[in-house]
Amino acid sequence: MSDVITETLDDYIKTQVLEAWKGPKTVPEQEYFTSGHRTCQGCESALVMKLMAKAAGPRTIILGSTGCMYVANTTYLSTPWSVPWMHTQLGSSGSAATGTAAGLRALMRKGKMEKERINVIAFCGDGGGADMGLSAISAALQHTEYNLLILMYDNESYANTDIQVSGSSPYGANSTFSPPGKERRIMHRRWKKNTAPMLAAGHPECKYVATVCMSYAVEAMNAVRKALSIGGPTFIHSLDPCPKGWDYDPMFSHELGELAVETGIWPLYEIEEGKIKMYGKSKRIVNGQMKRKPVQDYLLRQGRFAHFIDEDIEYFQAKTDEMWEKWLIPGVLPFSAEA
Ligand SMILES: Cc1ncc(C[n+]2csc(CCOP(=O)(O)OP(=O)(O)O)c2C)c(N)n1
Ligand code: SF4
Ligand SMILES: [Mg+2]
Repeated sequence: MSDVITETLDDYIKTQVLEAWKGPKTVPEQEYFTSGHRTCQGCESALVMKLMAKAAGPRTIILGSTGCMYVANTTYLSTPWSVPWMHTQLGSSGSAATGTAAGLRALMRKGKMEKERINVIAFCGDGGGADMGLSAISAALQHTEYNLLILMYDNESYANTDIQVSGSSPYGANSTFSPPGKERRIMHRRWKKNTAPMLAAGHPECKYVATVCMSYAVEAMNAVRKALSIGGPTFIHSLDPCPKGWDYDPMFSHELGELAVETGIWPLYEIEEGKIKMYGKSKRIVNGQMKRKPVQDYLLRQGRFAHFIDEDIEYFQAKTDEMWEKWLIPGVLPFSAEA
């Protein structure tokens, strides 16, 4: 955990060694994101914050860009964070993470603080990360001399400002910027941006990129622990069901996360040192131990797709099949049965 370093001058650039947890029983009870937040009932992104903080442990600094996980978590004079936390501008998770890691290192080098392995995590939403802050994240992933994790919690819209469409919103979703109308049923016609592999492909020196979903909490926490231990800048992309933006009963958040994975819409994988490795149910699908469920099992559970007719579902299914059959990361990492 939080080793105090005294041996050599270079030790302060080392990471904490956070072993993988073997199962729920080995996960400590201590929380670092506690009561005092005001997210919606069933908000999966709040669970991401809670378990991300748990996985990282006490010697951690967390930076958060604007969005639901900033606004709803830091209402005036109240906060659920019990580790040091700082807000940063909407597109700045990458620069905040690099600046904090660089600042810690400078203070340690100058002897102004004890040499200690401190985790630096910056989180951002899909609007802040996949759209507005992509360049800063890219810059952070090129600075291999700093240890940091950028976690993008993806609720598939600019949720905090009332569910506007983002580059990460799925095809056809109803949002305040893409409401279905009489003349045009599908207003949002772009396919979801493939952020995690795009960042992996473009930053070959980045040692770790992963996709997670908190319906598979131990795996997701272990991804955070690996990202913080491996060294250098790392990136995790989490898919987070959002009852308000996706329009479903909050009690189904966990189940929708599972369905996203089981239908193959959200594949779970790690890209470690350039090699892609599927895990969990996605690995079972690749290995032929499990069949993908039809995408309609996921889509028709959400009000944001309530205007879909058969041809829309067929299109969504065909695009998802294409991803599994032809590519996972186009032109870079061919999708193979070697999971
Ligand atoms: C530069 C800038 N533009 C616009 C806003 C207004 N704004 C605040 S939160 C937000 C939505 C961010 O969406 P996302 O990053 O996906 O996070 P979410 O709200 O979905 O959690 C926007 C547009 C802002 N704070 N800063
Ligand atoms: S709008 Fe969605 S992401 Fe924002 S607090 Fe509510 S459930 Fe969470
Ligand atoms: Mg969002």
